[in-house]
Formats: sequence, structure tokens, C-alpha cells
Amino acid sequence: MTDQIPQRRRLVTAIPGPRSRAMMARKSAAVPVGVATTMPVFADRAGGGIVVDVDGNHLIDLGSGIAVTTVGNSAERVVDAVKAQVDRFTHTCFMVTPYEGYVAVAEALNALTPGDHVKRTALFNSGAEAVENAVKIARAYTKRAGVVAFDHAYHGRTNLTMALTAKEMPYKHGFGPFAPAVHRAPLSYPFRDGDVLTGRSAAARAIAHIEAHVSPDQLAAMVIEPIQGEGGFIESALGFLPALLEWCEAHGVVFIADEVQTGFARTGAMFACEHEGLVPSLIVTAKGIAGGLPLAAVTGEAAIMDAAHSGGLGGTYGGNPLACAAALAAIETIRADDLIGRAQEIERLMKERLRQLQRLDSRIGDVRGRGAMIAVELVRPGSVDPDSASAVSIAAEARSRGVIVLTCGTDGNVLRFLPPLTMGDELLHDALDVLAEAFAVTRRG
Ligand code: PLZ
Repeated sequence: MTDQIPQRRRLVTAIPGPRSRAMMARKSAAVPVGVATTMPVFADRAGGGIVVDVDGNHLIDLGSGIAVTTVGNSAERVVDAVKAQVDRFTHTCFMVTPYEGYVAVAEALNALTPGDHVKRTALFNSGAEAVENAVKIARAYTKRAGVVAFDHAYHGRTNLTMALTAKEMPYKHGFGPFAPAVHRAPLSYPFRDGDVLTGRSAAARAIAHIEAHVSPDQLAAMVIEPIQGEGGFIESALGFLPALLEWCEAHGVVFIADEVQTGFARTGAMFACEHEGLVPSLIVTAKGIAGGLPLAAVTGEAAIMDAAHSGGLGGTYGGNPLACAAALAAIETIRADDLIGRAQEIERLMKERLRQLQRLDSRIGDVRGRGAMIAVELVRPGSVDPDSASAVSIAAEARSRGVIVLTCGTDGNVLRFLPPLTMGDELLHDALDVLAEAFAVTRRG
């Protein structure tokens, strides 16, 4: 599939072109405004790191559908595996008549996730659904209700995960009341904490805050993204996560790593927890797991996972056979094509180029991230005041030149880059040239 679409940017109309414009009009008439789109451009085909729109424009994909098509869009092994499965059967419901693919994905995740202990995996449809189930499992195991989540956290759009998510607009505004027993704690945010706060001292601050608001014996779980995604690609200072994990272990609180965005080689390790040798009690995965098919998982210690009673976990589509076939193919692609190594190369290339840009443009306060999860935080020059207007205008300029770029951050002032790990250097350099241009035009303007 991938080879059929040349891996080159090519614009044949203005962005959006006439066909996309016409489809946007249909969208506005048929789909509620609540379901917004980043780019008013409709996809026709995609392969590797290129999305072809309905007007024939070839766009470079620095978003991977929000960190999903890690192995490239319509990756060959994924497409072949799904085609083979669709010919065998599309669905039986694993809770009715099980099938091997689900078990094989569970075995793969039990083996690949951090820690040598005995594990179990349950499959779901979306990241939010998996986070909810991780909390259900932690509650069943601890027989406690409370959950700690952090500033800038993003865990989903369902009721419990909205409660866990920090940002009010657009995720929570007007949608409450939210699930109770959620306690918010301060994060480690090196760019904003200043150099004085080490990981350990930021953890001490978070723990003091938690203990001032809730007794640890009321807490079932702490949920944290090892590198925060939607909140701004925030890497906590080294030592922060290990200190929190130790505290959780000391108090019988289940440590849940939300690796929905960071998982599956994205950060230059199979899972971001590995960068600090963390072994979480439960790990939640989704997105990059299945090359674009909807799948999510909760993996963890057998004793915790088995605490939910028989029949207590499930769902009609959880671990759908097409998604499982895709996951096995995506995992094999990561291994066979050394995409972990490729993510590390992408980090070097992108950080070098973005740091060059930072020397030219004082709006870039911080260049950060790991692997192919890289971001620049935009501020008013000489300060740490968020500059979301620049993020919006730079992203718009890049998009109009044929590069799909996403923003993030509680203040919307972070440009984030999530290319497929299969993207070649040439395409990456072209995308970075476009970004440099977008920075230059908005600097002048
Ligand atoms: N946990 C860490 O990043 C999804 C959200 C896009 P779902 N992030 C993209 C949007 O605006 O809806 C995400 C995540 C982390 C959980 C989730 C939720 O995963 O598959 O979108 O439910």
C-alpha cells in the first residue's frame, strides 16, 4: 500500500481545495459542531507518512492521527493481516466465543510491558475505556475509591476520564457533574518549575499536596502519563516518577501508567516507563497498538488484574478480531523494522533542527520530548508567558503549505510533532523546512 503513494509533499490546489470545501459544508450540515477538525481537509487515501486529500494534495503527516499510525498509515503487514482476518470472520464477541488473536495480543503485551512478574491483559476499544477499566480494576483490588490525577493530565472524554483530565476547555466545559473521588496533584514541569525543583522535590511537593487533601488509605490508584501528551508533551524531571511509584507502593496505591500516547516505540523505547526503569502495577495502552484500528489494553500484575470478578470486565467489541490481527502485525513491524531505533534517530534529527530554529526565534522557549514525540513550547520572548497566538498562526501556515501539524498544552501554546516512525529523513527535513518558513512568515507578520 505504502509504496503506491510517493512519499513526497505535493500541492495541486490551495488548502483546503474545492472538494474539501464542499465536503466541509456537508460536514457542517450533518455533524455537530462539538466534533471539531484540526484541518478542513478531507482524506482520500494515505500511506506511510503521506495523507492524500480529496483534491489530490499530498500532505506530510506530522500527527499520525494523534500518535496512532506509528508503523505508517496502511502499513503493509497491518493491511495484509486485517485482510486475512476479514476473510475468516469479522466478529464473534470474545465474551461469547473467544478466538486466538485476542489471547495472542494479551500474551504479547504481557511479555513486552515492563517487569518480569506474571501479568494479565484485558482488551478494550479506546484509550478512555481502558483508563476507566484500569480504575475499576484498581478499585476492585484495593477496595478503596480515591484516584489521584495530575495537573495538565489528559485521560479521555468519558465521565470518569473527564474527571481525571485537567483541562476545562474544550474537554469538560458544561459536561459535569463528574465522577467523584478524583484528587488533583501538582506535576513536575521543568520548563515552568525552574531549575531549582528536582524530580524528587517535585514529587515531595505532589505527595505533600495529596496527603493534605486525602488519606492514602482512601486511594485506589494514581494515574499518570509518563510523558504528558495533550497537556503539552511535558517530561517530568528525572526522579519524579520513581518517587511517586515508591510512595504508591508504600501505601498500597495502584500506580497506573497511562501510555496511550507514549506507548509502542513512540518515545524511543517500547514504553516510556522504561526510560526510568519504572515497573507500573498497571499500564494502559491504545493508539499505536494496532496501526489505526481501534484497540486498547490494560496490562498488569496478575493479582491486581484478577481482582475483578468473572464477568466484571468486557464489552461487545473489546479485542475485536480485526483490531487484534492489526495489533500483532504492528508489534511485529516495530520489532522487525527496529522502529525503536528509528524513533531515537527521529529525535536527534528533529531536536537538532528545532534547536537551530530556536536560535533564530525567541518565541521558542523550550524544545523537548523523546523519540518521535517532540514539541516546542512558544512563549513571549524573554519570559515563560504562553504564546498561543503564535502556535495557532505557525500551525496554520504549516498546514497551508501541506504539513499536518498539531498543537497541544493547557494553554494551547505547544506545537507537537508525532511523525510515523517509518518516515524517512527526506520527508522529515521537508516538513522541518516548511516549519522554518512558517516561523519566519509569522515572525515578520
Ligand atoms: N490517555 C494519554 O493521549 C487520547 C485525544 C484526542 P481515546 N489523546 C487524544 C481528543 O481530543 O479526543 C488519550 C491520551 C492519553 C487517554 C486518551 C484517550 O484515548 O482512544 O481517545 O479514548
